[in-house]
Amino acid sequence: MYYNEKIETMDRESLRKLQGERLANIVKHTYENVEFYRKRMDEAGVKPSDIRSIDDISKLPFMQKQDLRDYYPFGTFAAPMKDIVRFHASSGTTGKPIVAGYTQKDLDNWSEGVARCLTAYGATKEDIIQVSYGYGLFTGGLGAHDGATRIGAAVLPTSSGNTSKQIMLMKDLGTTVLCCTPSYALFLAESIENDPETNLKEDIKLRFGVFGAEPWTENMRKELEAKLNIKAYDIYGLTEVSGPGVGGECEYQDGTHLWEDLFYPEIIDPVTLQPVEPGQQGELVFTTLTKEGMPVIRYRTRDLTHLNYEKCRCGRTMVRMGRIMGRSDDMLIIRGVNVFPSQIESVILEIPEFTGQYFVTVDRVNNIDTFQVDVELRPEYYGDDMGRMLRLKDRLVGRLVSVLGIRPEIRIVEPNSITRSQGKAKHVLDKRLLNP
Ligand code: DLL
Repeated sequence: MYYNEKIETMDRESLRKLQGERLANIVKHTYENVEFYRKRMDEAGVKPSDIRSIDDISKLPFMQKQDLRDYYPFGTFAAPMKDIVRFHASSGTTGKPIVAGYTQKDLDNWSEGVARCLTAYGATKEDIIQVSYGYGLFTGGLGAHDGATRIGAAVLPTSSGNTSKQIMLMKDLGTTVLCCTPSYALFLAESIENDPETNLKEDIKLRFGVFGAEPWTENMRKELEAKLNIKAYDIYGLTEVSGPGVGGECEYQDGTHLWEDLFYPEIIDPVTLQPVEPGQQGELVFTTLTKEGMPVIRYRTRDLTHLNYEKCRCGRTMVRMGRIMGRSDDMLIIRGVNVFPSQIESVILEIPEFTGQYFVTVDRVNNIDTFQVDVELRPEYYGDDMGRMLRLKDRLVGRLVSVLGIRPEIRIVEPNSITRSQGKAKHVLDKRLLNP
């Protein structure tokens, strides 16, 4: 099922023409109205009249998070305040957040993006959609909410947290679709499993989950599908570009379709800033093609992934993005080896005795990096059998060494001792950053 068949299955030649027209418009508009863009384009020696087709995008300069910080709060806005109807903000770890402003048309396009995703997963107006992403400055809650409203489904806006109430409402109202981060979905699944009053098969009517806002792996998908007896779909997005629903999977779960009529993606080598060979992994860059409030042009997301332009079996022509391996900022360099938390997650989930909860601590002692991974055993396996614990530890270390090329110290910790997240999970503490 499509939400907007004409666009989602548009032939690529017509799509490129549409992208070129929209790019020319946005470049002209921002050049004429936003000092930031005018300055950057003048420095790069590009004029709006140089942008005639989508291929001309390579003439334009890149921008990054620091630019949005430098021009905080409104310096990159391209619409007057009378036309801005909503703000969101992404939580910067330090300092000022990134503030995004939306016009009514921006909100309409955003909810259409989410509606396209929900429809691709198979949602209809018959569904009851529980939105357990946080409501507020975070785009997850209201973004998923507006998309669900747009398709006429019944929204249950639980926001994040209060897990026992989430489960009670899920049972009593018969929620069919759950929207939350994959790490919170794992926590909900565990909580349902441990709740003596809830029988998953009899009491829970969930059909599928809409999971995103943080990197997750194929093994996490398998875990969530098995534990919640659902299909687990990916949804991708970021505040700077709009919010959730920049793209989503279809029923084939073979890549995340990006809504290219609204957001133009490129993959570049983060060092040379040149485009990578087709299909190669690199940094994802977006240009918003219709945004009025806070457009971005060649915005470097720091997300590492690859793109596949082959037509999908679902009939959509829109490009498919591979899983986000992580953000370049999340990459740990431990004793000279690059490590992504998602690689660790994937290995832990291969071993059924572990819960899938983990926490990585990196430090530097006597000028040598230390690398510790805490993992939890499922309660039924936790106990006095030291032999089993050692065998499990060895198995995990062996797999991690072969995947990462580096040996971590493993600590098997008590069930439920690793803090569960209600939104985006925090899996890493790099103490080297505290005492550089
Ligand atoms: O996380 C928007 C969102 C909300 C997406 C709900 C999906 C669902 P930000 O807080 O600005 O916005 O964070 C954006 O989160 O650059 C990625 O690094 C990461 N991210 C988002 N979706 C995914 C995903 C929202 N499906 C940042 N897979 C992005 C992996 C994701 N990483």
